[in-house]
Amino acid sequence: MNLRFSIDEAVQKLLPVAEKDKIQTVWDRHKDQQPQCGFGKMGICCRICWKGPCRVDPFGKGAQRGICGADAHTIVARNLIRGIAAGAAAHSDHGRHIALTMREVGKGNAPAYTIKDEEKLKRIAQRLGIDWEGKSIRELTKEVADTSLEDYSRQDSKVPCRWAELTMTEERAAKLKQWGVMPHNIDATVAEIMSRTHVGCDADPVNILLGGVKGAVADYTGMYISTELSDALFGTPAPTVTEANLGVIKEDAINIAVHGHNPLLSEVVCDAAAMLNDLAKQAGAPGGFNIVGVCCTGNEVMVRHGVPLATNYLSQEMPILTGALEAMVVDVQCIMPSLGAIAQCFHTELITTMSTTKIPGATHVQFDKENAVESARKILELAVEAYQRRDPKRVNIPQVKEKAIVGFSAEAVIGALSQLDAHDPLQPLLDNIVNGNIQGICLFAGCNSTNTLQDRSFVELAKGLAAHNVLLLATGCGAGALAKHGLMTQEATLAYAGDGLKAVLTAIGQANGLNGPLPLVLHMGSCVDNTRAVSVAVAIAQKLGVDLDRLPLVASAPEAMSEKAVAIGTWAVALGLPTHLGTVPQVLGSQVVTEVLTEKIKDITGGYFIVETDPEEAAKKLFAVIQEKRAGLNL
Ligand code: MSK
Repeated sequence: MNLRFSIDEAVQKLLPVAEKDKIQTVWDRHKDQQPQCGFGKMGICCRICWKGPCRVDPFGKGAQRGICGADAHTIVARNLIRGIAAGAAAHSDHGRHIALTMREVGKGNAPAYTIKDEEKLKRIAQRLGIDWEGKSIRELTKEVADTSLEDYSRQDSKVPCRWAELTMTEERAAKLKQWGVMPHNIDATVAEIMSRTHVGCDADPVNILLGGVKGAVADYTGMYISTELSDALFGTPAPTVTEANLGVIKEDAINIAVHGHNPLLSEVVCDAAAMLNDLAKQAGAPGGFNIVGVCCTGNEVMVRHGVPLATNYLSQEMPILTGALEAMVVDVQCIMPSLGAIAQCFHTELITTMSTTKIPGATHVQFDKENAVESARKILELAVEAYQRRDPKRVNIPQVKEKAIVGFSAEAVIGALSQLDAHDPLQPLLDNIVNGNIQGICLFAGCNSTNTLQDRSFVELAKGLAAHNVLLLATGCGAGALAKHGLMTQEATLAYAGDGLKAVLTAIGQANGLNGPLPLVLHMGSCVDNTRAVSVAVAIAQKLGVDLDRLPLVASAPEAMSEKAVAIGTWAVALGLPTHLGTVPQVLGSQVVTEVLTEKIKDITGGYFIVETDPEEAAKKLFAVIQEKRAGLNL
């Protein structure tokens, strides 16, 4: 029965526990919401002013305009780009936190942090045009942070955000400027969207959408800052072997899940848990502290330190249902408010840490960069106390987990390739794209949604494309799905990759002493780390001397759900990537908006959205696009 909700075996094992204990899960609440509002689904409900809400009749019989006169196209476009603004705000606020922390590191005011990857810091400085010769690491740290923060504060609208302009092909940056969608200031761009969509402002749907594209490029800028500065602070991911799914929770340990997005706290929690492990043992847990990840904070610590991933977005309630989770520590984004109520049904402490993300039923331990270590220690102490309340009769840990080889930053990918050609690492990749061993590249990104069967589309699409020799990259909860289902293993490569792809992954794996191939899907990190895939793509494009839209490169978000996913998908399209959505976007109430996003924008950016809910069909469509791109390059 539970197969209707998720293909994850661990979830299927725990849902009956929830049912027996009368604990509502995300799937129960989804059912309670049926039928969902058709106007909302189509994007034609406007709640922007208090004359409303207004809605447009999609069948053409009732009202065709809101009280102010806005038609369906204006309403849909406004709703869509407000979502992009929220996504950009979330990602770039994450980037701002990292940059501000880095600035304090540079000033010597954040003793919990250091620069763990000095070489990366220098590479960032070089990219930003900062001369690093003769400067101390502290000086350089501050300068890199200050320069990055200028992308949030610049007032000269003629000067583009550095992190946008300098990370894409010159041709693409020039095009974005020409279309008027290159942001000069992330915050100003988010504000501009809110302002232009205020009642009585921009009513032209195409002009509104262009504002949204600019917002999406601002989102990209904030994401790039988040990823790159986090690498300098916490280390650049390198391949590591770990595990994924609820079986990583240990009965004999004090289990702490880190959940959300921002690694600033989780990094310190991991360090503190290792340092204070005796605290757990003294409390009677022979396994010590066991840190596990959920969602993208989970991905951050997974790709950097091999911390196992307990689960991804949609099943975030499940770790608590195991009855063996002492604490769930959350930072920001994608945290279900339901966790507070569910934690109260068990001994679990739900711990919020950010002043902007508090949840009824949670204990709040304020986290600031200045008190990071004390906060981490307090969290461990709360987990120890919770452990004393654990009821062994309610412990029910599904013994379901898969091995996962993760940690494929752009540097790690180039590093692995350099074992084949030290002087020109990209050449073997290009040779294999040219000779067809690798037909193209697909980046899996995005969330889970109750509108689909959890994880199914990721798994089926990945297998379908791998069989056609498409190289697979993944981030975010998509990566979580693929890790949980065993597709980040060498065994998966041997089982599912087409002959060409298998040969290439085996050659790289052997050259790197792996005694076998690279995993079938390369885990690049959390959702902000989609920029890692862009940096590989940009390197390929630059080497070939073409722009990104000419490459046999596609993106797929089979369970897109969050406003951040809307922003990411839109910048992917702006960069020239055909981008698949496996859930139906809330835009169908406007033919103009739908046509722009799925067809007309192709003539401008080269990218466009492909909406296909059937994973088998989606695999066919994406492969056809890859073939079209190959033909365009005479391959
Ligand atoms: S956590 S935005 S559900 S990827 Fe990044 Fe997952 Fe999507 Fe949240």
